[in-house]
Amino acid sequence: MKKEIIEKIKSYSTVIVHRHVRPDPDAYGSQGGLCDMIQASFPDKQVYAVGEEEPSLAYLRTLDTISDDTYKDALVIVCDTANAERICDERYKLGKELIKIDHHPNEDPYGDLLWVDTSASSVSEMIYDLFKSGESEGLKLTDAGARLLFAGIVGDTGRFLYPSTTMRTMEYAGELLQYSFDRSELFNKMYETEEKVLKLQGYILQNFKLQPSGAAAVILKKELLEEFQVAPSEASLLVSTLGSVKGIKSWVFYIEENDQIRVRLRSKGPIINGLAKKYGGGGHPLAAGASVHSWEEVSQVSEELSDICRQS
Ligand SMILES: [Mn+2]
Repeated sequence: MKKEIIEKIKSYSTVIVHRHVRPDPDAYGSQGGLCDMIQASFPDKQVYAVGEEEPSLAYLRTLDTISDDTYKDALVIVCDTANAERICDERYKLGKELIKIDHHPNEDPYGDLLWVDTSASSVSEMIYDLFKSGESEGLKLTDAGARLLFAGIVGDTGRFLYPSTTMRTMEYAGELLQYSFDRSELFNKMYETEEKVLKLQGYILQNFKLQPSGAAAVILKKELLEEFQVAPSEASLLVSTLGSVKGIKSWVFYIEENDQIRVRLRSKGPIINGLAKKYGGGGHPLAAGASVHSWEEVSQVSEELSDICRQS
């Protein structure tokens, strides 16, 4: 599959790379790292990374603005996006061919060519793998590309903490460190937190409710987020906060956002992506999400999460 993807890239003069909405460092890292690799290896090609800018990730890279015409006869590659509806910038449909590169379960197999590796910690790890597979034939990666891939791996593994971290992850991360970039500066940017977000974290730690089942829930209503002046997307970054609570098995954040309530599920053992799926969402076994539209559904999700914890 890697060979096929490299051959496809070689056969196009324009390559446009997309990623998912509400991006994280792996979305930015894999997208940007892939663009870097293609541009460095094939300087004559037109290579673009598109999507809405996420200000909190601007330290990684900026995105390109292109016209619809650019898609004519272009190869489109989508990184780190399990479902077609989560692809940022709908124009991904306008290209001549579409490639999906992802590490989430392949529940929506969109695209003409698919490379899905659920054993990969991150798509950034997969892009480095792609680079390695063609390195002997001339593929290149710059220091800036290596920095992006390293950031993506660090982001998706929670600094090598999550079980998705494998020997291969460590090996690749180690190899990426041979490139020249400022790792301390990168870590500082990745993990700096605004004061208002830390204050909200304080609220969460004061107010979460741990059930005897080992399930815990946090409800962040619109008014509360306004009081703390924290955007729902910023509040989502605090979901891992409860992971170190003694006795906790799984937990859920309900974050009210306009006309919907985002459900963010995390677990230290019980499988919770089935629950997310039941409510129209999805994700990994230990990290998943969905959206609901009423506080009754919120109570239902909490009850079902408690059931799952009791049964495990
Ligand atoms: Mn990812």
